[in-house]
Amino acid sequence: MTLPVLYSFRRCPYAMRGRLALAYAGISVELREILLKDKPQAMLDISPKGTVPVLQLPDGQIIDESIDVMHWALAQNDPDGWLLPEQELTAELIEQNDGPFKDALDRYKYHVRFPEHSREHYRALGEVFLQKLETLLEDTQGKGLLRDRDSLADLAIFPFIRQFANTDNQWFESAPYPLLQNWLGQHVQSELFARVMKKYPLWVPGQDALVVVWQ
Ligand SMILES: N[C@@H](CCC(=O)N[C@@H](CS)C(=O)NCC(=O)O)C(=O)O
Repeated sequence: MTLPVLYSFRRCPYAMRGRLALAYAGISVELREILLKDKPQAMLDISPKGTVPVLQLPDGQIIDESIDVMHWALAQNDPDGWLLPEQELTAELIEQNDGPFKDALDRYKYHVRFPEHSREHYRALGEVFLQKLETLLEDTQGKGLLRDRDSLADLAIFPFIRQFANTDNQWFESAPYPLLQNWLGQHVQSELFARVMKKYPLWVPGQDALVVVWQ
């Protein structure tokens, strides 16, 4: 049987959300772990924009936006109902994450490259989104961003909050976001996250396929 091919980079939060959805949906893939500084030509041939994740389906279709990978996976199988009727709300939240929050995260993390403002300034920009998530979690007693359980938004967003937290963990742990800290901890310690964070060797073109069944 031909499997979808997934080009991925283990530490990339966009690739993480794609892998989370694929693993959750039980979709095995041929994994091609790449280096961003040395992208394989086979990947650039099918997706010239050169970002991961890229999913190549057996019928030749290319899905090269992480959210689309998630939607495709959930359309195959969504055992716990991650897809909510509130699709607009979900999309809006993910857009805020991928837009202004990701910008702030990059500036906070790599503040040396953005000397116009201080690290604390960039962190405060990111905190606007942290506060928003904390407020959303208050409505569900911390159980989920949009429902009192996981949904697409939680899984699409937590890899980015993890990165923000890891930029200065001591600060994050003492910041006034108790529900968010707990929510992040649950996701990072989940068995699903452990499954998608396993380390695999880099893909070498021409070598035998590395099949990942996410167990
Ligand atoms: N909008 C894209 C963004 C993906 C993205 O930017 N991934 C980063 C890695 S985390 C990347 O591949 N960057 C290209 C590079 O660094 O050359 C998506 O959601 O899939």
